[in-house]
Amino acid sequence: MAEIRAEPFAFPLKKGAAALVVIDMQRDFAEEGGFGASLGNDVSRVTAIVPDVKRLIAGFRAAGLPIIHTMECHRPDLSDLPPAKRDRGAPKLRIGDEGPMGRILIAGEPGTAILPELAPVAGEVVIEKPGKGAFYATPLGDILAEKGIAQLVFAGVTTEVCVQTTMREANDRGYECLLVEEATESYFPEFKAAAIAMIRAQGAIVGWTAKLDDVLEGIA
Ligand code: C5J
Repeated sequence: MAEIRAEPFAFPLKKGAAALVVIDMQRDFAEEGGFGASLGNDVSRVTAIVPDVKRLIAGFRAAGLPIIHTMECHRPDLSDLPPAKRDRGAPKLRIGDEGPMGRILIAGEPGTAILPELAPVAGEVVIEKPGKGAFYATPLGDILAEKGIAQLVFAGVTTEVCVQTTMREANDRGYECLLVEEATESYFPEFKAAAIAMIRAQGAIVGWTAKLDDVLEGIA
């Protein structure tokens, strides 16, 4: 068994049972005119991690390990969008509204797509999820079980919302979870720092965190 240098202690990598989960690296969170920007956020924080996410994906592809991409999005008829989610906050554009990149966070719209630099390739799983967590109302659990996956390495945005929610869901389902620090981001640096601290607190209560170079070395 290989080990990845990590916090709060080395991650016990089981290479044949590990997969990468890239959370919501979508235009709607990374580009002007999208959902993230409509909430008043500085989306340049998200675009800044694209090269590191790309290196991580390339490392998993080179190692022949599975990659799962998620997209936060809803059906065009909004039947999977509870009013409690749609009406929260005060964005300029709400989910389902027409924006400069098409309808906000609606499946199939240009703005909902994964950033072209990080686009999935043939054979990689893409999960469309209506919630913050990637297990809720999706086939993710069944797909991972079918592939014999027991460990999940996480990247994507935002650290304290969809990434952390999915890690907590995965942890409760028995997966060992590792978050790659440079490959995740928040619109709020203090929230990213707090989420990382929470995840690895109390002897990895939710999971581990590690530096990108250490993960790439571990999986090579
Ligand atoms: C948010 C996400 N923050 N992908 N979505 O609304 O974290």
